[in-house]
Amino acid sequence: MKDFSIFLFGVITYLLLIESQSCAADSVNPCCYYPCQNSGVCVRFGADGYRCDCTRTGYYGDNCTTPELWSRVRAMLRPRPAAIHYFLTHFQWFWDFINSCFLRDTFMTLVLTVRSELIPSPPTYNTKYGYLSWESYINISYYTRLLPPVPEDCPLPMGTKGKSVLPEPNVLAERFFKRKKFRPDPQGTNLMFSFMAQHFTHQFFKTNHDVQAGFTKALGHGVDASNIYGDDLVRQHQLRLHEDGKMKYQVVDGEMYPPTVSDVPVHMVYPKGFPPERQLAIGQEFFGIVPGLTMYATLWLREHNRVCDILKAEHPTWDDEQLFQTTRLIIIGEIINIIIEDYVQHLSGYLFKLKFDPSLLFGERFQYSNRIALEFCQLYHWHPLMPDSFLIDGDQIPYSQFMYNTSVLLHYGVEKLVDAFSRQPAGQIGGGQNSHEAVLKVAEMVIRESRATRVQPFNEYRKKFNLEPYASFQELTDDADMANALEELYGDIDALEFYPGIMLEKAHSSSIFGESMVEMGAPFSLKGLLGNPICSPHYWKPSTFGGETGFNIVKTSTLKKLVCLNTKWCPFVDFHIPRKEEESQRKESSSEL
Ligand code: ACD
Repeated sequence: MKDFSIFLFGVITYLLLIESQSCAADSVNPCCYYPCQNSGVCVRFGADGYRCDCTRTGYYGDNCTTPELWSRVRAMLRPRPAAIHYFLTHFQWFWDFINSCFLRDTFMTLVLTVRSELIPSPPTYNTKYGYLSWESYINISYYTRLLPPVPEDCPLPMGTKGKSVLPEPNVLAERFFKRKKFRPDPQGTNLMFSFMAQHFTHQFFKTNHDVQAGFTKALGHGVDASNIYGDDLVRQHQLRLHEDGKMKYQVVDGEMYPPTVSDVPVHMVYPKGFPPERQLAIGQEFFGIVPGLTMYATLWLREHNRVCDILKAEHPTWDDEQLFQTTRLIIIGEIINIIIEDYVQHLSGYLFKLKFDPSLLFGERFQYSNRIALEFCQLYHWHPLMPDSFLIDGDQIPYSQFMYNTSVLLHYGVEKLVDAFSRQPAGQIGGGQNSHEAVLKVAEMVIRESRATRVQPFNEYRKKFNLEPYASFQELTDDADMANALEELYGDIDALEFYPGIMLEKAHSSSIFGESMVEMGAPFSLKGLLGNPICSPHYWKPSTFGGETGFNIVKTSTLKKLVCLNTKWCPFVDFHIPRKEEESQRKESSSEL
């Protein structure tokens, strides 16, 4: 009997051991549940254990859910982002007062610090490393990541929720992104804005498609004007005149344009067999694709050479190199100023007047560095801006005649293009079903990239940016058909992917896009712009820009000056369609309802 008991005990122990081993093998990585809240860091311990590191989150407890006293008070006092947005876009009399007194600086400092604090600096993760590592810090050929990738060993593609197979990207593009009827942006955005967005962002968004996902070709990680001067020294020197700091150019009808590739043999991306004498040589190799980009390239080329003349007049002893380098810093400063005070100002729809003044941050805790994040690159695919065709000087030009057509720029000239692009409405970015067929593939490509890089669910990003996660698809979008179809495809709102989430979210009232785009886009943008070295205390002074003259060029630059100081006549130029046309557009759409 005793022997039998020992045998039975042995069998039971063996079975338990086997069972526990197979459990270990089958157990779900607990970090796949995203258990750590309030930016707590999930670390796996043993087979199925985890701990949340709540250090400096302001919360404690197993999942960093219990607020410390100060966090409790802050959470109680903090207004909801939607309320702040409403406040910033209404009450003109209040903002007229703020904009005209010292409180403008106070507000701007607050905007900059609150937004920048959301971006970790130095950067943290990348697509390979979902934990801190020296490699991910030092290897700048990766985009950084705000949230680590979905762990490889999760049971479902988005963690533990949703379906086992994600919807086909082309199905998502066709059903939710494809334009039914052109929907103009209710904020009055035009094509001048759209091409600026494309021209400006392609200096730091340059995904490297030659290697596995998550890498960038742009090593500057911010505003470095590499779209004008090239990514490396070889290209830069090919594009430079090596005289008075200037860039090479050609003259057509008495006007300055980028040189042709037959004269300056840099690699440009054009369709196979495209003759080099019709390719324009520009810093960014993709900018031959549309005339809106070659137009901006021409404006910045002219501006560079104009500033060189001004510097040369003040510094006749300076050599070509010093004139070039100082002009480049001035150009970078001009870009940042135009982006904050014209571009973001327009995009925000705020009545508060944004201000570019780096000295506002000199008394604050702020790191002068930046690393472009994959999530920022994903969210910035704003192709719904593109119209159905292009109207220039009375000519309706379809995509087939617009793309890779260098002669559009040379035929119409910069003035007519600026005028046309400033008058033509761009599409609304948010809300879905507004991407022209010609750019629909881009949405598919972004979704594929997000899967290859295992981007976490949209709701995890909502939480990361202090927004309430959506409880349902019906809360995400007002369009009931879209909500139901998304629900059917994803199965769970917590499994909705980042890009469809941010693009299909209902727009703020009469706005270009929704809450998440503003709340996630603004921190990446402002940190990136103010984190530029020229904004740091050691750079932000007249001598950096060749003296007061150069410093003033930076401090007073505007979109209008960029155009009108570099053209024979000053066309209508704005990031907003003419107000009169906007009025008639509004009437037209309300009569359709
Ligand atoms: C704020 C300012 C208003 C922000 C409004 C919308 C932000 C949405 C997306 C990003 C917008 C612009 C991007 C501009 C510049 C990018 C610079 C990157 C530099 C590396 O409420 O805070």
